Amino acid sequence: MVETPKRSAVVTGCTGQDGSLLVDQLTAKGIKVYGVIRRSSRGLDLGCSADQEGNPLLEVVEADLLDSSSLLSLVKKARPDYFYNCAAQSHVQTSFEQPSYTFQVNALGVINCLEAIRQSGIFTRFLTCSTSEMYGGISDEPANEETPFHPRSPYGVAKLAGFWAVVQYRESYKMFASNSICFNHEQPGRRGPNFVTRKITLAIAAIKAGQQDKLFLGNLSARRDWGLAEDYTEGMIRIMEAAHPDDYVLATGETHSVREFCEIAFEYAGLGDYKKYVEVDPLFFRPAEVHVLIGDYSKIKRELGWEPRTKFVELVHRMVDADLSK
Ligand code: F7E
Repeated sequence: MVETPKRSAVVTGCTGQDGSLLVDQLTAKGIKVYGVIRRSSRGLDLGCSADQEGNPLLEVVEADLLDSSSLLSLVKKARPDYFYNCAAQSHVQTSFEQPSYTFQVNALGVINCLEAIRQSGIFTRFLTCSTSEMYGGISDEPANEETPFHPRSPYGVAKLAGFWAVVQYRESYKMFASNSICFNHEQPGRRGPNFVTRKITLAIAAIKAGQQDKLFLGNLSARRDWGLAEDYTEGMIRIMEAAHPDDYVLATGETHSVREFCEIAFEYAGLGDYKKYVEVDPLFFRPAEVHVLIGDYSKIKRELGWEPRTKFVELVHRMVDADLSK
């Protein structure tokens, strides 16, 4: 006999990188997940996770972050113990082209989730995926929860509004509402193809297969603190299980340039010097660049015992391996 799950979670953005990882990790713990998808004229696409098909603990439901009534109905139906908001317009460069849409989804969308929980009167722990883009890279010191914010993209501005909405609902209504301030995090084989890491590893696979000669990139000097996404979604679960709601930085404490990513990835794939393949195209420069990001994760390590298990070089190797093995 199949046991009825004792706990349940709503996961928005369940077809994306983080949402799909959470579906896998939460259902592996016996938690029933309501995976939220937007209605699409192209039908149901469960996205990046192969494990989700036929997962008896996953129920796919339709709702939209911009339609608060759909979220309220969902919360009333699911009565979830946890609500993970992973849905977002997550591409920073796109946010310069679609600032208004980005703001609606990434800021108003968070408020709509919080309001749905508040109006339902159901005790639900809430977490939204916040971001290091809120810091804007104005200092090369590791950023922690006390570091001032200075967003440099419509994406960062919108995420900052969502961040403060979470803090405000926590303080005003005593809700269990937390932010995971995630630095860049990538899942081998699952990261969206237009983020720089995956763009590089997919190009390497195409070059090796003789389908592509060149890779066009933007700013090679930009530095990021890149970690493994599944480490970060585990961190999110810890934040949700904590005794009190709070905001936590998830990072590795290392920073590396896009150029270093290319050097290591091309060498590891056996293609040698990346300069033979990579060309700079101004198309991929942003109106304002976040030059350097590095995170200080000591608060979550101290309070919740979380640490990243995967550092930069291993991450690059795993991303290359995942795309070469396809
Ligand atoms: O760019 C540079 C680009 O698009 C990383 C999202 O998950 O992390 C991500 O945002 C860096 C930037 O990620 C290309 O200028 C060079 O400096 O992979 P990305 P992102 O903008 O850092 C944060 C934490 C989030 O929250 C976001 O949702 O790489 N770069 N050449 C390029 N970037 C792209 N995409 N494409 C290039 O050709």
